[in-house]
This record gives sequence, structure tokens and C-alpha cells, in this order.
Amino acid sequence: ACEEDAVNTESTPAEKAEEKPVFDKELFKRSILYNVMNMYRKNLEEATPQQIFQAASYSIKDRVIGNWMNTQKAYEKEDPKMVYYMSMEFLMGRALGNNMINLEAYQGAKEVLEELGLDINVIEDQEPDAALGNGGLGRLAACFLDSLATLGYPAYGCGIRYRYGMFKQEIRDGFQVEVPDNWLAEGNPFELRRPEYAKVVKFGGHVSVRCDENGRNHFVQEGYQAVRAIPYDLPIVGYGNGIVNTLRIWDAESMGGFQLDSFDKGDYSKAVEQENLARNLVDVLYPNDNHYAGKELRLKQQYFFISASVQEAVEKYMRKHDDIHRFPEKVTFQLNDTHPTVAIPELMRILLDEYNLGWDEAWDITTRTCAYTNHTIMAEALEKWPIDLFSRLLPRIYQIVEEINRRFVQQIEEKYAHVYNVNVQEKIRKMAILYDGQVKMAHMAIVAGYSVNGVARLHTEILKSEELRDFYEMFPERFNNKTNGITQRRFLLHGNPLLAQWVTEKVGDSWITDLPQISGLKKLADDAEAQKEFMEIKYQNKLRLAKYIKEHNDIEVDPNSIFDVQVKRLHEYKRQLMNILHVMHLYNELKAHPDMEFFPRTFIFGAKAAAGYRNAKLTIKLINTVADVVNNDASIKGKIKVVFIENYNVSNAEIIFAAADVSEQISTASKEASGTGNMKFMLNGAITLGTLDGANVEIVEEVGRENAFIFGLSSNEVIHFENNGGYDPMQIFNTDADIRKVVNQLIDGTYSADKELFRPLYNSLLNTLSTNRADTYFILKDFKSYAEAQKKVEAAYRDRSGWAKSAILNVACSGKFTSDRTIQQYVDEIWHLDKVTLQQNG
Ligand code: F58
Repeated sequence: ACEEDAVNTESTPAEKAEEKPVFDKELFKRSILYNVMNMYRKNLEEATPQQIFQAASYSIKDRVIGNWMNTQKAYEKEDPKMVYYMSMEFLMGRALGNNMINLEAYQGAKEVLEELGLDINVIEDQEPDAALGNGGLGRLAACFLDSLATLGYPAYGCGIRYRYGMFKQEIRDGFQVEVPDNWLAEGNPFELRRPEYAKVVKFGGHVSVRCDENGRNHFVQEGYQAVRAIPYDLPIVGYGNGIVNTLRIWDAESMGGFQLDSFDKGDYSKAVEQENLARNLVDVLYPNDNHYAGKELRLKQQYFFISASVQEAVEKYMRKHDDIHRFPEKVTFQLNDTHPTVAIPELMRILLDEYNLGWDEAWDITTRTCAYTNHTIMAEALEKWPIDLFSRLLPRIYQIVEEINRRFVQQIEEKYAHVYNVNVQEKIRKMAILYDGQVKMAHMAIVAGYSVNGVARLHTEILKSEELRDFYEMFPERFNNKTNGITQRRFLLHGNPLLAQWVTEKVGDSWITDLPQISGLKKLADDAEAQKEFMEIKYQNKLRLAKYIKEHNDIEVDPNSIFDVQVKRLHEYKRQLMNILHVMHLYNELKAHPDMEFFPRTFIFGAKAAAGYRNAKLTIKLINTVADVVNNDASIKGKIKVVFIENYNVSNAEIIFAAADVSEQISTASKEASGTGNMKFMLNGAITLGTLDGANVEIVEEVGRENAFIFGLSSNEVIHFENNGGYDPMQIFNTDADIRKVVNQLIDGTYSADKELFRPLYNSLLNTLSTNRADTYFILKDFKSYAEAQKKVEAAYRDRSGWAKSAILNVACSGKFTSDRTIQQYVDEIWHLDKVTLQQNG
């Protein structure tokens, strides 16, 4: 009955408040008890925490499902334009707590569980993270889905249902060990298998040309191997608005039996190969962060989920429309980095081969549909596929890429042939999609996209002036910036309930969907009472983290010490090595001057290293080794503690951000495209210690330089050194005794009986024998200024009231960094979607 009038019903705020369904606690309680009995034939007392988690999740799913149906019906009826956010990664984390939060059912559910004698945290802890991503890029996709649903925009996330997500990290003898993440072992209560939307994806074989009766050529792929793509849908619950969008992740299944096409009938070995292809395809997420590995299976994964998603988008559109030419009025594809870029030739293929459009028509549709986000300027992260691999795996797609390239090269020639001072061949060398035996995915994404965006202002400016300069010159109107953001629903409301409650008491709860309202806290920054309350909350959160560290690391940390935190993927450009070298330096100082003034510090690290990244893994070992020495040296009286938190992930991140005093954002300027951890710390009242890199620049702009600790080379200085042959770390090593001492300690047995163990790290800083320039990431160059900034941190922390003021101002000025703002900018400036509103009913 509610379907007809479900959409766009205007109501006054007062009516809205009345309309809001209240969470029915009695129903939830009965539902849990029923589910435990029905699923496990047990009473609550007999059920395990995992079983109760499952039961509670199904109860919450019951609440979600009606809204999900209503939302999808409203979309059917209104036929709004949709964004398909195409991404190899969605780092969702846990769903139960998040869904309860967004249903505004968290408090009620907590009370129900309490009445049943259960702790909601224990129940939430039963859920494995959905870790279908590496780091920033994957978590950004997850935050975007949350914001899209909360703002009421029609959206699909399209991705892969990896059977194993990001590996679990164990630390053994100080070394990282990767353990498979079997996240589906107990099943996923929130997912829905949708076999009715299965698609067939074809790999390999060859392309034949057939001429039809009208003399038109048709291209058909023959002798291929096929895989069936089966979608699983996950609900994406908007906050308090009844909207539920869909994250659709694809599983691969074999075609079953020997259903090869007629050409291959009876080819037994091919049939076996086809079985195997399906079996391995979606097994595992590649665990590289900001590094391109170039594995054949990775390209297969890309084409697999893209082909299935693009086929579905076109079919869905054609179920309601008859004119494919108007596709871009209803559909837009946002490509999350270059990984989904085969969407461009795949859409072209469908339009050319299945809808028989001419090239120009198909190109017009494709270029009005696809938009591309760049997340890195690091050369080693840029995707370049060998042409032989690409053309063998995707023969028809490759033909289309060749034609896109041929036309683009022609366009370059036309534009520059007669321009004084321009070497056309040089332009082609730098810009072509196919060059030197490689397919350059970023070039294809720019040439075929109607929008190219960077993820923070500085990053976008560097794209325009350096890395993508030639493309910016040719297509300036395509380039735009969308500074990243994070969802305050997970990273404050769920992750830091004490601070969330305090903020709401002070400024009301509108910040939950309108983060800039949090600026109401500014007027309290000088208020002694507010400062005290704030510091008490921080203290409670530090106790919570201290307890976690005691349980997981068996290390005692002092909650009155400064919690100085660096949590993010391990990469040389992020400079965890500089951080730990500085800890080694402080330790040297304390040993040399036992009575020096020193405010106790806890240095907290959390980071996964890509499995094959030697220096990253060695840095983890170094941190743990330093921790062992420092933590067990009674002579420094516990003034320094070093903690490496095992298996840093979305769930423990929430606990870590809430407890941080200092947020380490110390990448080599120009290298971190944006960063998003920096924003999560800020929102939780930690003060940034960082370089002017990525979004740090904008954070400082919002909060004021006096409320952050900024140090180091600027991005212009770094770029200048790089363009002029680097700098000489030896000179610093030779002239600065403090630096020389810590660098030598890497190889003199201070930290390891095996003096050669850390030699590769030592070499990375000094040795010109390595293929790279020495100290590529300017660690020695920035060390002094980092150490000075750290001194200022200590002095500032001694002034408790001053610190509290700065920390409160950080929270108060974090409004810009909500992903709600980012998504609104994507909508206004790239996607042009309309909001859908629903009437809510129970
Ligand atoms: C990150 N990239 C950026 N890539 O490094 C970070 O500055 C930015 O805030 C974030 O994206 C969101 O825009 C990143 O996380 C990856 O993990 C890729 C995974 C797949 C292989 C290549 C790197």
C-alpha cells in the first residue's frame, strides 16, 4: 500500500519527527530469541557469542529488508539517474554495528542485549571485518557508499566478492606473517545471492569477422573460455532516512559441465582449464598498496567484475528504456583509479557489437558515461599492461583499445602538427595509450572520461602541473578536484561514543548528517570546564586502548603519557622509518641524560606491509625490535613505550583514533595524494604532526597552523630536488652526529645481534649502490625539522589547557572532511544526480 505514495512526500520537520519509526525493542528481543532457536535449536543461554551475533544480524537484516525493497521500488518508479561506483576494493569493515547506527537502533539494541545479559561490544566483536580492500582507496569507497545512501542518492557499488580479503597480520618474533583471511567461514548474514542476475564473462580465444547480408562487419569472439559471474548484494543503509542502496559484489562460478562454444566441443583440456579459471578468479585480493604488480590474474579479475557490472547496467537501463543513445542521462560510471578502466572498451564493445552502433555514436555515449578518479602520482603504481598479455586475454577489447588509440594519436597530430616549438612525436610518446608494447590504463581513462579528478587540492594541482600536464593542456575542462572525506557515522558516532555524546550535548545532534555544525564547539575551546570534560573523555578512550594493548600485546602503557600514533599501510613514502629512527634518537638522548626533562610518550604503530615488499617488512621488524629494547630497559623508567598493534584494520582503527593525542602524517611532501586517516584523527581530537602533503594542507587551513605541528620540505622543494638529481644524504650523515648515531645503530648490533639484518634499511638511506637514489623519500633531509616539531609537541602537551583547546578546535574544524561534502561535490560537479526521498514506515 505504501508503494504508490512512497516517493517525494513533502513534510514539515515536525511531521518528519513523528513519521520516524521508533526502534521496537520488544520485537528485536523476540526476534533474537526466535533466530537463536530456529537457526541453532538453542536457548540463549546455550548459544555461543558467534551464534548470538548471527541471530542479531538476521534480526537487524529484517529491519533493513523492507527499506531496501521500498528504496529499490522508488528507484524503479522515479527512474532517477544512477551512479555506478566501480571499484576493485570496498573496505567495509563490520556491518552489524554500522547498520544499527544508521537505523538509529544502536542504543535500543544495546539495551535489549543488556537485558539479555549480553555486552553489545562482545557481540560486535564476533563479526569478521569485510576487508575487501587494502587501505585508503578501498576505505574511501566504503565511506562514499555510506554518504550516498545517507544523502539519498541512487547508487550501486560494483566490486568483487573475494573469498579471502586483506590478509590477517600476525607478528612472530617481530616479523610480519600473513595469515589467510577466511572472512566467509561462518557465512555473511547480510548478503543476498542473486543468481537471477548472473552474467557470462568471456576470456581469450580469437576474434572472427563475419559479414551480414547488409554488408556490415560483425566481430565475434570464438574459442574463448567463459566464467559465470554471480552477484551478491549487500545493503548500504542510509542514516535515518529509510534509504538502502546496494553494494553488488561478484562471485565466479564455473559454467558447469562442458559447455564450451561449438568450436571447442569435445576439447577436454579446455574444459578443465575453464573450470580452473572460475575456481581461482576471485580467490584473493592482491595485497599491494600503491604498487602495481602486473599479474595476469589481476587483469582477469578486473575484466571479470567490470564486464558483469557493465552488462548489468546496460540491461537494467534497457529494461525501462528503448533508446540506448540516452544511456548517459540515466547512468554514470565512476572509475575508482585505473583498475576498472576496462569499463571503457567493454561499454564500447557492447554498444558496437551487441547494439550495432557506429563508432562515433558508441564513443559519444561512452565518453559521456565514464569518469575517472586518480589516487596517486607514484610511477610504480601506474597500471601498464603488456600488450601481448592484454590482447591474448581480451582479444576483442584489445581491438577496440587499438582503435581508441589510433584516433587519439590522430587527434594529437592534428592539434600539434603545426604548433611552433612542439615535438609531435614526443607528445605521442608521452601520451599514447599504446606505446612501447604497453597499454597505459590512465591514459585511456583520461582520453575516454568526461571528468578526471584528484583527491586533494595539492594532489590535483600536481597532476595538472607535473604528472598529467600534457593531458591537462589538451583537456583542461576535464580536470577537477574532489578532496576526500570520511563518514562521521562510523568514525565518531560508532567509534567514539563518549565524544559523540559530548558533542551532541554541546551542539545538538545535527552533526551526524551535517558535520559542519560541529563548528559550534569552537566557542567552548577556551572554556575550562569543557576542556576538562574533553580531556577526561580522551583519557577514558586511552584507557580503552591501553586495555586492548594489554590484551593483544601484553604491554602495559601509561594512559597519562602522550599517545603518539601512526597507523596506515606500511610504505617507504609514508616514512614509518623516520618515526622509528626518531624514537631511537629520543632513547639515545634519555640514556645519555637520564635526568633530562621528558614527558612520557607511547609511540603506537599499526601497519600491514605488502607480502613481497622487503623494506616495508623490515621496517616492521625494526619497530618491534626497538620496542623490545626500549620497553624492557628499566633505566628509562617507562618514559618511552613503543607498541606495534598487530593486524591494524577498520575495527581496531575506531578504538585507536579515539585514543590518539598526536596524529602522525609524515609522508614525503607530494607523495600522499590525500590521506584519510589524517581526517579520522582530527575528528577524534588528535593534533596533526605532519608535512604539508595531501589533505594535511587543507586540514591546517581549516584549523589554523597554530593548532598543528608542521615540518619538513614543501612539495615544491621535493619536486625541485627530484627534477634536479635528488640530494646528497651523505652530507647530512657526515655533519649531524645525532643522525649518524641512529643510522649506524641499524648496523652496529645495538638492536640486532645479526648486524646485517637491517642493512637494507641502512642502504636505502645512504647507499648509492642501490638502483634507486639514496634516501628517495628525504628522511635524513627532514629528520631535524621533524625532531624539532616533536619537541614542540612535548612542550605543547605540558600545557594541558592549551592542548585541550587545540584538540577541541581540531574537532570543531573537521566539518569540511565529511564524505557527505565530498559526495555532494561529486553530485554537483560530475554526476548530476537527483535526491530521492522516502516516506518511512516502521
Ligand atoms: C590512496 N591510494 C592514497 N591505493 O595513497 C591516499 O593518499 C588517498 O587518501 C586514498 O587512496 C584515497 O584517495 C591507495 O590506497 C591503493 O591501495 C591501490 C590498491 C590497488 C593497487 C594499487 C594501489
